Amino acid sequence: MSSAGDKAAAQGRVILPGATIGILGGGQLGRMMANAGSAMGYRFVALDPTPDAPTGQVAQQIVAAYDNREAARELAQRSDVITYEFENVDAGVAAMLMEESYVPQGSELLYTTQHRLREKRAIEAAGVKVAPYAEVRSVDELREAVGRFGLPCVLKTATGGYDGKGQWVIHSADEIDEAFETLKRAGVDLVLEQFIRFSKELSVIAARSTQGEIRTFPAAENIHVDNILHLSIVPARIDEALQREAERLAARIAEGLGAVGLIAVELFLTEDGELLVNELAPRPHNSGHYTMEACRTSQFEQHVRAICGLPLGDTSLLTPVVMVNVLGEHVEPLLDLVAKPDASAERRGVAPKIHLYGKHEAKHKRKMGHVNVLAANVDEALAWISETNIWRV
Ligand code: AIR
Repeated sequence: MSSAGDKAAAQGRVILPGATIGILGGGQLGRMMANAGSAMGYRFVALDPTPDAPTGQVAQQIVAAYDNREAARELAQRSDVITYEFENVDAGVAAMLMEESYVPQGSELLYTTQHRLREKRAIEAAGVKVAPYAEVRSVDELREAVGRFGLPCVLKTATGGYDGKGQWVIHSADEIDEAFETLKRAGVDLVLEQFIRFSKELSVIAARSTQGEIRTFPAAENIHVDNILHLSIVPARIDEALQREAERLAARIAEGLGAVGLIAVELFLTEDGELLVNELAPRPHNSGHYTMEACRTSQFEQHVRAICGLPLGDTSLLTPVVMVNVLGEHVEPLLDLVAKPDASAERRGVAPKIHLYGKHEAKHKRKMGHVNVLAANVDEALAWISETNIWRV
């Protein structure tokens, strides 16, 4: 590329249906992206080490490790545009793909969101609040920060943690040394966060296209069990002004961070009614699965539109919905349920839409699918979920 201007023009390229979209990663997010994009006429090829991966069942697949440069080069050659469906993309592979292919999302947002401290600083620079935090380089710094925030507080690794891994909730000063020693590994940075007493956890998915257009989806109210998302309830049970405010903050982050494609923004609504960002994910998000049947445009279609430079779709909510995750332990009872007429769904007038990801191993706590329960109101959907007896919590 000869000049910054050329680069900007190339970034705004319009990729029409018929073209091939390459996906780094072949899990459920890639699968649902490929299903949405295939319906529009795009072709998909995914790179994933697991043979017959969820995305490989609905698209072409290159079976190789994520950091295999030769395989990444093949992905580049077979694709007109490249995206990713998880954020721990190897920096070397990202740089190589940027060089050899068209990656409209770039690598900067990945670099930012791969590290909690960088992410928090970027959110603040966009003018949005996060929970009080401190960088922790030594036990002494940890002790000092705990003194400042008070107990409890949460020590987290800056990189590599997910679904509650890489975290320690410190309840008493006696735990400080052990928490530090357990989480501190060579080269891993640590961050201490004040423990937020939230009244709700929310998330908003924003999309920003290569043309700079931004749209947000309706805010979801999320309920986690054992640090794993269990339910997304939409509309969120908060007043409309707060819903709008959460959506506005997500749009501001998408703009401020120069995102392309989807960016998921997880928020806490504090007991004082304040919205604080918890974390970001630069990709489709579990809490956005409800959009598949409940919105005019799904998050997956929106992502394809955004990276291909098409106008973004209308994100209006068509119906109240509750998304419930199907983990390994829920698969068998769910299959029993779907095989029979569902009197409870009939009586309540709810329509449970089943999504299973085609994973071979139904491990305990592994995300195997989800159900979008469409209903006249979220209470009916929640009542159906508890009546099934599948998700006893
Ligand atoms: N994923 C990526 N980041 C967060 C999530 N949930 C999805 C991606 C990835 C898959 O989870 O689609 O490929 C991996 O799932 P598993 O069960 O094989 O670990």
